Amino acid sequence: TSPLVEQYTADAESLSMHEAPAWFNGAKYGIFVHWGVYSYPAWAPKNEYAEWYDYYLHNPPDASNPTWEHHLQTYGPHVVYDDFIPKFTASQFNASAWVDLFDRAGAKYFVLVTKHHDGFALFDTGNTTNRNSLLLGPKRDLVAELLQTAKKEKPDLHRGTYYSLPEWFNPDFQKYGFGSWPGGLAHNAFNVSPLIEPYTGHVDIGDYIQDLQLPQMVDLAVKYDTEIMWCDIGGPHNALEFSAAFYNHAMAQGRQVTINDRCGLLPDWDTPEYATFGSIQTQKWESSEGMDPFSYGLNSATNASEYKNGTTIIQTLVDIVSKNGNFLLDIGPTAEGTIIEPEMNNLLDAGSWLKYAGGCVYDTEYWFSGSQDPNPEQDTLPARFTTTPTTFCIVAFSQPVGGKVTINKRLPILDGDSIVLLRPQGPSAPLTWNVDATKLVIDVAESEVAQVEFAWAF
Ligand code: FUL
Repeated sequence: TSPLVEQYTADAESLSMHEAPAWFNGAKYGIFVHWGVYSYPAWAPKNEYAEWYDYYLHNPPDASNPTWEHHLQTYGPHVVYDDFIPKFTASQFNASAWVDLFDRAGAKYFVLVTKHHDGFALFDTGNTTNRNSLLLGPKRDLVAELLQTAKKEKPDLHRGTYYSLPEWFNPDFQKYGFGSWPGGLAHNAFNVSPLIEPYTGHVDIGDYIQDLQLPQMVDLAVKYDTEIMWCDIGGPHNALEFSAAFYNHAMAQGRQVTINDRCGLLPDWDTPEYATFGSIQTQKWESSEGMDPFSYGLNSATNASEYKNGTTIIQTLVDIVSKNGNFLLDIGPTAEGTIIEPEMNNLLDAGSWLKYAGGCVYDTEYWFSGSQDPNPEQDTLPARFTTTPTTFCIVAFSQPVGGKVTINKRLPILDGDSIVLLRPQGPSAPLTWNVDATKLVIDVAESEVAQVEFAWAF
């Protein structure tokens, strides 16, 4: 927050003074949670998002639609998406266990999906709609449970909320005719016409933006005290009013909050999806991706071995951090609210590395050079670089062999500096090394490097 600002006003000039807070840059690693009615059918063909089940059920409207085929075989032709609402029970959901896992995973923040494009909210939507988890399904305020538990039990874990600005099948949203985005499609159950699917819980409110979207977002900011508003999709919005309310509420409490680039306004940071940047970006960014290779929501068609493992998580994180990004890694809990084993185990694996090598990740800055990219012809092993005011980190992505690490770059290492390897049992004794204008060579015994997994942080 700029010290020049005492109060934000709902105009672009005032709001453009806002930028990503230092805590967000320092946090580096967050857990994204896609959890909702779609967690019950939990299915998509490869390359599609399982949280889009309701959409793919209707599109494309022909018999070769794999989601429709799967749906017919599993549930028959008369089950519509909203019939899954009572199946989304959250019966095993334990907010303490979740925040404990996030913490042990080494994450410094989380972002919970509070309402996806299916319009089903996991929080109290007041009089804007009854399509929420307090009145339907679990009959619990899931957002309040998670955010309040985090605040109480893990005060250092930052709390975020994903919020879809549009709702595919909300008749009030459809009045806005939002371009070619799927929101314009009819919600007739495919192939079972004339069955018209209900939009369960819908309330006649008037204007979608002013009477539903804006008040819901302001509630997440003010009543639920979110610190990250992770908007999705953009489209029709009143983000000027929202952002001013969000920033002023936080400022009055002496906190700093942040919004992404999908709210429709000048962003604090960009959000590449299932993608990262190949080079340093001076604008802060955050890459999100499921542990599942193709999906944010749980997909029961994915095999346990396909989830991102410790090596992938750590190397992706370090690569992103070395280019000024954060990594928002997504899990897809079950309809009961459990986190499946491969996701849990792999998160904990990565967390064990961050416990001893996190000093090369959290609260670091990217190094200025463009040389963060892998250069297999030059380097004996691919590596990334991060810095703090007192430390320069080299994180190698393959296990050094032959007792030596050679980095063929001019590195900021000076006489008198000490180089250590970060290991589970604590940093190694100072290693011997040699630097000249073109390279650094570190001597490190194979028995030392064999104690480390995933990535070797010097
Ligand atoms: C996208 C959504 O359509 C996906 O389902 C997912 O939520 C991703 C993070 O954002 O735009």
